[in-house]
This record gives sequence, C-alpha cells and structure tokens, in this order.
Amino acid sequence: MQERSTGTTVDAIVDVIAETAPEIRQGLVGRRGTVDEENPSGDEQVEADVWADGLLEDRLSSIDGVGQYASEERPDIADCGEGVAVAVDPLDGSSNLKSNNAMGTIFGVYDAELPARGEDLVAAGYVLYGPVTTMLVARDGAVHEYELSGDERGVIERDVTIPDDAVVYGFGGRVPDWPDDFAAYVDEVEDELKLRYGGAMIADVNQVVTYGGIFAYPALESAPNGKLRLQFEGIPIGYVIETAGGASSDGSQSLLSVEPTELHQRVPVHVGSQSYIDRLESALD
Ligand code: AFP
Repeated sequence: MQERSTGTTVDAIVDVIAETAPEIRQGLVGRRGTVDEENPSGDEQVEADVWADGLLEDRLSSIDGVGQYASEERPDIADCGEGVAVAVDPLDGSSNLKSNNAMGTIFGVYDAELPARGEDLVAAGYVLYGPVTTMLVARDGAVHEYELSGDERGVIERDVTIPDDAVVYGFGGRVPDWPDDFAAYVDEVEDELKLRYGGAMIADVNQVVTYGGIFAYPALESAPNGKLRLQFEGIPIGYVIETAGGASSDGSQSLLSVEPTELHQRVPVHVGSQSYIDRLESALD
C-alpha cells in the first residue's frame, strides 16, 4: 500500500481538530470542576483538561500517518504507529474555565520523534474558544484563520500577517518576580502600548496576531525557565507567529531553535512584532 504523504496526514490532523473543537466547546459544560490530580507540570487539572485530552488522543491517534501523541496533561508519549508526532495542549488557560473566560487548544505536528525541535515542525496552530470559535493554522509558509461552527469551517482570512504598527502587550508572572532587565523593558513598552492580559496564552496571543504588539511569559526570579511548556506552547506558538511575519524568542534565540531535552520542559516565551522582539533581546542581552 502506498505510504501516505505528510501533507495528507497534516490535512487529516487539521480536519480532526477543527471537527472536534465544537464538541470540546460544548463538552465544557458540567466539566468546570477540578479533579484531585496534577499534570506533569504540577498544575491542578480541571475535569475538562482530562476529558479533552482523552478525546483528542482517541481521534488523532487513529489517523493513518500519526505515529506519536503527546499532551501537556499526561507524562508519557503514546505510540500509535508510523508517522508524524502530534503534541497538544488540550485546554490552554483551563484555569479560566471557573471564571468563564477565554481558553484555547494548541497543536504542533512534528516530522520527528518527541521531544523535537521547532525546526522539525510541519504545521502548528490553535483553536480559540472566545465569543466565537476560531482556528489559526500555520503550514507551508502561510497562516490562515477559520471560524468553526458545528461541521462548518469558514475562512475568515488567508495569509494572516501580524501588523507592523504595534498596539497591545501582555506579560505573565508577578511584577515583583520580574528580573530587573525585563522590568526595565516593560517600563518602555507600557508607555507605548495598551495592556491586554487575560491569563490564557492563546487569547492573549490572538490579540497580538490581530493588533500587533508583544506577548511574553518571561523568565522569573523564582522560575528562571518561566512557566510555559516548550513542546506544547512555546514552539507551536513561535511557529505560528514567525509564519505570520512576527518573531519569537526565549530571550536570546528563536523558540524554534531551542534544543529540547525533556518532553515537559519550560521555556521563557516572548512572541510578537519583530521590532519589539529585537528590543527585548537587546534589553536581556
Ligand atoms: P492553565 O492552563 O493552568 O490555565 O495555565 C495557562 C497558562 O499556561 C497560559 O495559557 C497562560 O499564559 C499562563 O499559564 C497564565 O499564567 P498565570 O496564571 O501565572 O498568569
């Protein structure tokens, strides 16, 4: 039997995530409570985290051409045959569920075994559960945005690019815990841009994709690698932002160049308009 091309497998992965997203959104109802478990990063799990992870594993691992499934919510990689590896954050910002605020689902498709580098990505994207459900997909050098409703997937914008004129910023972590060089950079940015921070990376990053600016969850005095996970958050979002004409950084290099050592390792994440990332790297130099 002829081996399936990676492009066809990516088509199937994007289709499955687009079809499953409305079901995830509907299934949040009644799953907002916490379960007495923690994920491999020590975050308290919400019922919906575990449920959405199981649903996505079932659907994605049965795609011909998917060889590995991994997620932020489980310690190990599930082997499911030959092919690409899919890494997901099933419900990014799930602690927002209790306060009924925006959340997302993040995915990365790697043409390599996990943990893998950003340079091994062949596609990445996210679903945003906002007032409406939208999906951004980066592959083949372009980013396209869709609106999802039931089985429908309508194109909103092709070739999404990050505006040069920056308007918004969002920085995670507690201000007293910011290293001095980062705090000094923030002082400049605060004079120039408007604050948009809601506690779910995908919702905050989509502000930057839409209006231009910068989002960061930096290195902290108490957490030198920051909070966000390289494989499930840093690399896929770095890929989307760079494909949309922006830039990403761990403070000194592109997130796509960071060498992965562990599946659940953390990394300082900075993404947005090129000029703000250039200035950030100079400030942290
Ligand atoms: P949860 O998935 O546990 O809600 O964490 C969300 C997140 O990973 C990312 O989406 C946010 O940018 C960041 O953590 C929020 O962290 P703070 O709660 O420290 O602001």
